[in-house]
Amino acid sequence: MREYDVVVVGAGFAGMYMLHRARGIGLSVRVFEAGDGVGGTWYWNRYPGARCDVESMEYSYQFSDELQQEWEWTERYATQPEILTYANHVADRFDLRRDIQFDTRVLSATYDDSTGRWTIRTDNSSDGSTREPGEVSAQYLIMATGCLSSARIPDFAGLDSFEGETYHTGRWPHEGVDFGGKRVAVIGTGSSGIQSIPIIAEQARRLVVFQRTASYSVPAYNAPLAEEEKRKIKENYAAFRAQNSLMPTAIGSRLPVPEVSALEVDPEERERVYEERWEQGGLPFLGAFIDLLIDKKANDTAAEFVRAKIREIVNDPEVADRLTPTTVIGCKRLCVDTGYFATFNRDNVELVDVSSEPIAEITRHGLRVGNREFEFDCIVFATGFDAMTGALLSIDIRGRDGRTLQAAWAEGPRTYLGLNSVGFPNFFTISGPGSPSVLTNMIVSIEQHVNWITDCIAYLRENGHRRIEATLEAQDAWVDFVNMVADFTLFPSCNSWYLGANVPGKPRVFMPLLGFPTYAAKCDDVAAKGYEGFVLSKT
Ligand code: N01
Repeated sequence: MREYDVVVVGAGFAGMYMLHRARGIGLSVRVFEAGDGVGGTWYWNRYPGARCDVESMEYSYQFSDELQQEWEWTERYATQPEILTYANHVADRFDLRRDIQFDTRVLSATYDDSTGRWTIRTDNSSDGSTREPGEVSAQYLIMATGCLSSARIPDFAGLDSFEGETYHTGRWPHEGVDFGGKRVAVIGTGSSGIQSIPIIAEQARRLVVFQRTASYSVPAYNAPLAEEEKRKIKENYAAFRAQNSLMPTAIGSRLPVPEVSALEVDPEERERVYEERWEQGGLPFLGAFIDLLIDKKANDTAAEFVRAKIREIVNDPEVADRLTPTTVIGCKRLCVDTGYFATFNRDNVELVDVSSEPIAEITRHGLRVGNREFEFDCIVFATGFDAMTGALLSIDIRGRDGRTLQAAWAEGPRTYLGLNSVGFPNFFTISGPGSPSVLTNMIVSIEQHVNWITDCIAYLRENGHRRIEATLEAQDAWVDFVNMVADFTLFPSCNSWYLGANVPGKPRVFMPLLGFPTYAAKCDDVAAKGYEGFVLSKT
C-alpha cells in the first residue's frame, strides 16, 4: 500500500491550496478528486448564468502576490467559466496536477489506532491506472469536500418515469444544454434557480418555474471591471485583503461599515440607505444597518423595501404577490440576480406556487401538481444540496474504535473549531461545520483553514507528535458557542440549508458560525497556546 503523509479529498479551491501548502513544508501528498478536473463547485455547477456572488477582486486566492497581480478578472462578478479557467491556471502555475488523482471517488477512510494512520479506499487503483478499488495510507486525512457539493434531487414520486431530459444545476453537463424551442420546467428558486431562470427563459419555448418558497434577491449590476478600479486595488492588494478580513463575512470593506440600527433612523433616511445599497447591488445590501440579522423589526424594514421593489418590477400584481417572500430577509442566503423578477413579465414564463400544494409526482411526460398536469421536454432541478455535511457523511469514515462519523454526528455535526471532531484523530475538515465557511467569502475562509492546518502539522512534526485530536470538553464548549451565536441572530427562524432543513430527516442544527475575524483570532490563539483544546501525543 502506498504511504503518504497527507491525503486530501477534493481538488476544489480548498484541496488545491492544501496540496500547495502541504508540499511546501515537505510532506508527501495525494489528492483524490471525483471529477476529471480541478475547481470543485465551479467544475460541477456549469448551469447557464452561474456566476459568483462575491466580487471577483475578492473571490480569489491571496497567498501569492504574483498570482493576484498577474491574474486579470474581466467582470465585477466572475462567470463560472472564468473562475474555472482561473482554477486551472492555478493548478498549472503551481504544478498541482501531478499529485492529484482525478476520476477517483473516495469510498471509505478508516483510522488505525495502533499506527495512528488512516487507510483510504477509493473506487480507482492507487495510481489511477485501473478502475479497480485502490487503497493508500496517510498519517493525516484532510477533507476538502466542499460545503455545497452533494447535489440533491428530492425524492419525488415517479422520478424515474420521466421520458424527457433531466438536469441538476449542481451536476450540469460539460457540453451545455440547448433549450431552444423546448418546454422546460425549473424546480427551485434559490440562488441557482434565480441565476439560471432568466437565461433559460430566453432560450426555451416555454418555461414553468415551480416555487416552494419565494426568495429575496437583489440586483447584481454586473459590469466589466474598470481598469482604474483593478489598478487601485492591485496597488495595495495586501491592505485590501486585510481590510476585508476584518469584516464579519470577510467581504465588502469598501462599503461603509454600518453603525446604527435600522430603527434608529427616520423612515426617509432608512429608505435612502436601502436605495443606495440596492443601487450598489449585491450581498452588501444586508450590511445597510447593524441589526438586520439580529432584530426582527429592523429586518422587517429591509424585507419590506425589497418586497416593494418586486411589486415595482413585476407587471402582474398576482404574480408579484406570489414572488414576494414573507420570511426574514437574509435568513436563507440572499440571492443576487440579473433580471430575475422581470423574467416573469415574459409571455413564455409561468410561475407555479407549490408551497401549499406540492408537486405530487413526476410523470412520463412532465409532472403533476394537484389536478394540473404539465408536459415538458426538460426538467431542471435547482433543488440544492445536502449542505455542509452531505459530502462528508457520504464517505464511510471510521475513527477510533471503529466509530463512524455518521454515528458521531447523528444528532448534527460536532466539531472543535470546525476543524476536527472527537474520535477522529489526525483528521481535518476544511471549512467544516462549526466554522464561518458559507457565511463568508469562501476563499478567505479556505486559506485561513489551510494555513492553520499546515502550521499545525508543521508544529506536530517539529515537536515529535504523531497524533492530534480535539478534547470532548473543547468540542462541547465549541458546539455550545456556535449555537449561542446563532440563537442571538434571526438565522434559526426559517427552513434554510444552514440548518439542514431542506433535507427531510436531517437534524436541525445551525451549522456555520457567524463572524470571521473573531473566529480567525480564536484559531490563532488556540495555536499560540500549543493547540489548546486538543490532545497531542507522541506515541
Ligand atoms: O439551492 P437552495 P441552490 N419541491 O437550497 C427548492 C450557493 N450558490 O443551489 O426554499 C419544490 O438555495 C427550495 O425550496 P425551499 C449559495 O450559498 C451560490 O439554489 O426549500 N421545491 C429552493 O427554492 C446558495 O444558497 C451561487 O422551500 C423544492 C430550491 O429548491 C447555495 O449555493 C449560486 C423542493 C433550492 O435552493 C444553494 O443554492 C448558486 C421540493 N421538493 C448557489 N426541494 C452564487 O454564488 C427543494 N426545493 C451566486
